[in-house]
Amino acid sequence: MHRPAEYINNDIYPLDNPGSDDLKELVDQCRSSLDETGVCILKEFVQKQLINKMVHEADQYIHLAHFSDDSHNVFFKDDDDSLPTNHPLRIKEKTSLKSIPYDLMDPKDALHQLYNWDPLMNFLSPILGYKLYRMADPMAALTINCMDEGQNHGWHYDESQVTITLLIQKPVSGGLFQCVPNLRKKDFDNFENLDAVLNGDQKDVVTLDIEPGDLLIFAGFYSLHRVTPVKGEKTRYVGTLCYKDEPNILNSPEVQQLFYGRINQS
Ligand SMILES: O=C(O)CCC(=O)C(=O)O
Ligand SMILES: [Fe+2]
Repeated sequence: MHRPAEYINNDIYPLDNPGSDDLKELVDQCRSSLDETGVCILKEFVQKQLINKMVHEADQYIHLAHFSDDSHNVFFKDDDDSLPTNHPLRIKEKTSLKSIPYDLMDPKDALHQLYNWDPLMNFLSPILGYKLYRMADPMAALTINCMDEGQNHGWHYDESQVTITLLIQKPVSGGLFQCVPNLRKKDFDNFENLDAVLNGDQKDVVTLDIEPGDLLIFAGFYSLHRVTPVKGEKTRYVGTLCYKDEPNILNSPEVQQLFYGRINQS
């Protein structure tokens, strides 16, 4: 078995050397990138050999994954029929994917170990600018989102300020991560531009260049984003690592039911 420290491309990302000047410089670069562009991509973060192991692990669990097929607005909020029918919050996006939850993984799994490796959380914390805690949700804390041919994740904002994902397997084509950085501001939802994007305006849409092994730190609360439909036989696998700024955070029973088909509030 490998140790998480050996999973990382240590030459570029000296996470197990806290206090080093190289690590401080890396944290500063990541924080600036996230502040200025809403995105930070750590290319070749996890070594190829370990990514292959993660693919193998995902292949073993996929038959247990819960399939969800949802139609939602960008905030996943209930339809508000007091709004005009053409209001962007009444536009429905489709999302269909399978999710492998944390409680089905084995603590020996590579992704499980990476998530629970303190140097990773300690590295991410100053980039995000607050103390991090692993999410307490037994299913949502760590998931592998799986998308087969035709499946996609429609335009949306995340509930968390920042989302951390690791691309594990890329499909033959499609399955592209696209975003409109900082479309929304703290006190300004910018419905006019949101409406334009939802109606197909590509002007401000950025497609990120992400390969398996790249870690993405993404400000999904302010940046509208989606994953385009997957094409071809190969499943797209993405690990979603959930860290929160408070301890003991769980998803609601409703959200658990939607994404995992069961409720586990323990
Ligand atoms: O699959 C991805 O790359 C992004 C997933 C995402 O946006 C989410 O889980 O909220
Ligand atoms: Fe998202």
